[in-house]
Amino acid sequence: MRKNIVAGNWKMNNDLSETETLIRELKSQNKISDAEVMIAPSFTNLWQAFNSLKDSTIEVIAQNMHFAESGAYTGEVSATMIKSLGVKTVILGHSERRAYFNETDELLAKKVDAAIKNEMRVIFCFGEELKDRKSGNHEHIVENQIKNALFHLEATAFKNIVLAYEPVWAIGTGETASPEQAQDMHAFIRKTLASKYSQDMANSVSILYGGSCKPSNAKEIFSKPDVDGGLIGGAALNADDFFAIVNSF
Ligand code: 3PY
Repeated sequence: MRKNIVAGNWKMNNDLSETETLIRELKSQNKISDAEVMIAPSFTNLWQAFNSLKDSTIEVIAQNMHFAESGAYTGEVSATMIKSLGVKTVILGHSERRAYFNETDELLAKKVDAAIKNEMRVIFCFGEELKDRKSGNHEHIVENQIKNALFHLEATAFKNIVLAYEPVWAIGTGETASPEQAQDMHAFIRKTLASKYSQDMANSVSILYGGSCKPSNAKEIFSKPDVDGGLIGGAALNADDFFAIVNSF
């Protein structure tokens, strides 16, 4: 059975004291759903967050990493560095990384390989732009993003991969895919996995929706059969809103 997951992507928000405050507020929330809960603070706050949440069921995860183990890559952070903190999951391929830091499918394939080699779990993000949706090319774009970055992997590697469909036109815009649009794309993604691997394997992979997911729309989106949770942006910065989403299953 695949897992329901709600992961909060804090992006470049919250300094150390704001991180401590938000974590205190998160710890006082009541989780009534079966969802796995994760938060992704910035690198500078990972250690503090990890230690503050050691005895909780909230997992602390990273927002990005480099593909190399170490070396002359000023400003970058490797899988081994992240793992040495105790952090075991990383978000890769977020549309903001693709758009502002020129991350290509080829680069992301290397990052995915580095994460798998280090036995880390990956939340792999992808999604089409508005022009692709308008031209009806959205399935083709998403299929290629998945094929180019992931289809060199053995089926067994997918036990450590969570997919996150994030239509770019719904990121930070207030626009959300309708529950039907999310379901149609998630079913297409599962079909794409099944055609390369197997239906059993495709059924075992959690596929999250991301893009302006909030307490008012989470329940309806999560009720769709191929939607296994969400990667949450802005609403993850408020403990009440985030847990309202966590409890939307
Ligand atoms: C958003 O919802 O804005 C996100 O980018 C989630 O990752």
